[in-house]
Amino acid sequence: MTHRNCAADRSQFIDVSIFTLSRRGFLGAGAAALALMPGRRALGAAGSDIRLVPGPAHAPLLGAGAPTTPVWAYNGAVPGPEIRLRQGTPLRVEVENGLGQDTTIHWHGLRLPNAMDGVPYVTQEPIPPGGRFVYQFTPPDAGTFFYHPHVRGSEQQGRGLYGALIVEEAEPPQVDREALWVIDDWRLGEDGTIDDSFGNGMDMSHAGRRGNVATLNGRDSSAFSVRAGERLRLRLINTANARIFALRFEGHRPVVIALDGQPVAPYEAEGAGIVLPPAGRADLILDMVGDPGASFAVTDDYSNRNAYKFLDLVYDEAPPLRSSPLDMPVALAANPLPEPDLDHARRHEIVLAGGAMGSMRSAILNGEELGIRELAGLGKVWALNGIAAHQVNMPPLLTFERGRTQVLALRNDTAFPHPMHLHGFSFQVISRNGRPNPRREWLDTVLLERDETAELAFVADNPGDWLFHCHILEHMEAGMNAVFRVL
Ligand SMILES: [Cu+2]
Repeated sequence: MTHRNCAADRSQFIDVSIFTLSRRGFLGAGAAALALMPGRRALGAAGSDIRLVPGPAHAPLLGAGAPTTPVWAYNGAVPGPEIRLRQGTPLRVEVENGLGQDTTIHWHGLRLPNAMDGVPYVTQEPIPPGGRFVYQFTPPDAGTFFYHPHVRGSEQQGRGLYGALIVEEAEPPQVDREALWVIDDWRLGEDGTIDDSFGNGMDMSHAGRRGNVATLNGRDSSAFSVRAGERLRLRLINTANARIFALRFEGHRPVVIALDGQPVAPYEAEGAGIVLPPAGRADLILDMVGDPGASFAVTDDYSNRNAYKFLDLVYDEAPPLRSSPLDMPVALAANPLPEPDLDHARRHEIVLAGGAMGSMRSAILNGEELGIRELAGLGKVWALNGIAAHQVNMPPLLTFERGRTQVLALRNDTAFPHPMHLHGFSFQVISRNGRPNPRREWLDTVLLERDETAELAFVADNPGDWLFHCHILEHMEAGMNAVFRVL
């Protein structure tokens, strides 16, 4: 990526394209061996009545033996407590804001009542410091979801506020072990503390805030212990502000069984590996076909130029659990999503524009057309259909008739990829780049590379004001955000 026109930017001293992102990072030998991951986190907040307190904390991001890092965390841990419940079970979460600023919690990917969606000034008033708010809803879909704030997301999520929300199927596929990989990257300064250049113009107008240290479940990613012959269900969640991961499992053939929490017909991941944009999730079945004592790299090569080893799958010396892989079905039962009726759909074109090296010359902000220089001065450099979001009291960009199928035809007219997220709904990806999409996966966050198009279909069955935004959090804050109203 080029860095021209950014000479004055204070983020210049950290050039993530020069730093090799690695567990060893620039902190040298600080990272010690990691404790092995249990299949399920001991921190799990099983049950359905939960209290979450976001506030300052210290996290051992760099592992044992290295200094802890001051972070913001739910209940003192990064990731926050894993919330786990059965499909169809009511969930009640009381939030007490221990931060020195407003916050909310958004339940990413969940279909829920609009008032529980956690968007300040759209679905609720922000929760002030010391304030409380109770979220209550019943997840209709089983799957892998997560929660995070929706106030000053770049900084609040970037400092560590996120956690997994797992809704279990009534009949999950049979595996030997289930593991959760919450993956993130952090931009740390040379002293190991979080670089505080949140919201700088460089990140906002380019690829967002990418870090220089990758973590797995809040620890410097290094090794993941496995046993020969076992079958794993791996739940992956990308909680990074801006980094797109493409994980490739050397010597293994992961089978994708769900994307963004929604089941897919199981398929083997192709050459590109498992691509996870910010907020993306994938459920994998992984048969451990290596020999006892062997080690295999899991590499993130989304950016060929900056590919790095994310971690090693390290086989223990125990004899194989079985001589050949399990021969059991792995397909998940479908969730109760309403099927789009494409013959009677309303179609909406949505153009993504702006950013560095883009062609956008002006956009409407707060009802006023402004040139790109004025917009940049106000920190708004991205737009959807020519409108840069000003975040508070946004009029709806689109209004949908309740119950009717909507088709969103997206076109990325910018020089950067954008993972576009719709609140409150899962949508079916019916075409990509003008060609029908045979897999027709259900997602809540679709990645559009530069110049790409996609058509998304869903039934607008849930009334309220719902956000549609880029999940590169710096892009969202810099204008790539809109409200869709379902009446
Ligand atoms: Cu974006």
